[in-house]
Amino acid sequence: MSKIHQNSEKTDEYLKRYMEGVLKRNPGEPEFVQAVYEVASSIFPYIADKPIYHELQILERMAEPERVISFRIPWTDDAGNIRTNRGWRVQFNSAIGPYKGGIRFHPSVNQSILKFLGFEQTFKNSLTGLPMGGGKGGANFNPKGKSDNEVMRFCQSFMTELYRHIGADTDVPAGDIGVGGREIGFMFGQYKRITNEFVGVLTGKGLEYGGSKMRTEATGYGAVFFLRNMLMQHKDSVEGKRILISGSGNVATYAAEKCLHLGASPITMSDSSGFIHCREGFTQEQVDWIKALKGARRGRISEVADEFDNISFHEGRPWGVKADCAVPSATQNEINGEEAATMIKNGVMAVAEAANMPCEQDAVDAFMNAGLLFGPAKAVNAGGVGVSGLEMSQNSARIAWDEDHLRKLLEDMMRDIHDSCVQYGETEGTVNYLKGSNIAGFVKVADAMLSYGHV
Ligand code: NDP
Ligand code: 2IT
Repeated sequence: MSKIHQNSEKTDEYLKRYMEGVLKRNPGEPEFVQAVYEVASSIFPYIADKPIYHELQILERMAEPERVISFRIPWTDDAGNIRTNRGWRVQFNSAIGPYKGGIRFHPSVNQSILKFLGFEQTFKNSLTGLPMGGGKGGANFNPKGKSDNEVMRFCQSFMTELYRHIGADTDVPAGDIGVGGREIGFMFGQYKRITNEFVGVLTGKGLEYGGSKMRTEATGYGAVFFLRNMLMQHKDSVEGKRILISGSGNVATYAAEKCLHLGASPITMSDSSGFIHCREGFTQEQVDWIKALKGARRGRISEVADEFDNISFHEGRPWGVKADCAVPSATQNEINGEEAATMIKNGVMAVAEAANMPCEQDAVDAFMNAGLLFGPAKAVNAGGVGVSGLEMSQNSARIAWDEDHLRKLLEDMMRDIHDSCVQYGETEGTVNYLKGSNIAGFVKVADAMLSYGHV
């Protein structure tokens, strides 16, 4: 048996034993275990000849959050009923900077989902090159159908507990699903009121009170920059490509807009009730209409098809529509193995994960085996937290950079992240972005942890 073969068998055995331990320690947390596997399967081969990481149990420590805080959120609805939700902040890893990551309000939120998101965030934040650790928070609160006043009371109650755990140099939350400008405003107002401090403790703030230009656009724009960079690396271009997008929130709408800027055609969008399809691609006017519908009006995606004759509404997910590329931008596990097989059969050549972990493991395997360009979330959607990091810098210096400067910083950051993936993931004339992003994200965090000793 060759030495290389023996080594890879040993690595597989280590990975298997490691994952058995992760599974045992995290019962009932499938999303978290899935996220750890995705990273560990790249890292074990990389550290096979680097015993220091094994000896110092770096991967074991990385898969354990530094702290998980869970708390009660009582609030009163408009009818005067007292309601109770559960909130969390998962402070995952502070090796390279204060915990940083979004807050999600969605009825599906639980500890497993927030641990997967906090774990992923640690590597993503490392990839940005900025000094940010990983964290995530949220609540099992359903904002759908709630009045502005109900959302305000909920956000205030959430912050009344959260404020004691966060801080501009400790932990800096931001938005995620169900948390946008409105919610950040309510939470920042409550933080400021309780602490009597005006500091950059949240990002994604309004421009009037310390927010950064380009933060709203950053995740969607950054994702399409990354897709363009992957195609350019492989002697192709995004121009003229038909793009499947899922979701119709912050990330999806700005991804669609950047597709238009770069000459590509976004042909689908979705929400939890179904998807819309426009054969010739949405126009900017239609994208603006969707932003207003899903933003301020908080409507349903089917209303777009009532408004525009060339757009149709369908139940289910958009992955059966023929296209060249896909930018899933809604939620985790929204593409399964069967849907991935259909996409491959339909000729999809590149998938850029703008949502966090939108592909089930079977789908990832199918894309990788088919040799598609597969951009993993921690690289593709890092522009959002990247500009959040720049918001922190501006807040600390008490300055505000202009839009052109921030657009350039975002574009440069996405290029640098792409280059890091190439550095660690290039093999035989192509790039394994999954491996590249995992290793590039891992190295900095792991080496910082090594410096600290056994903590
Ligand atoms: P929004 O709340 O603005 O939009 C979410 C969109 O996804 C909505 O269209 C929503 O539909 C849909 N959606 C949410 N949950 C589900 C579900 N279970 N099934 C089907 N559709 C669903 O969130 P964002 O755009 O901010 O976030 C989208 C994704 O991008 C998430 O994975 C998030 O973690 C990730 N992300 C966000 C960043 C940011 O800066 N905002 C940064 C990096 C990643 P409906 O209206 O029906 O609920
Ligand atoms: O998943 C993510 O990267 C976010 N929701 C953004 C986090 C942030 O701190 O801007």
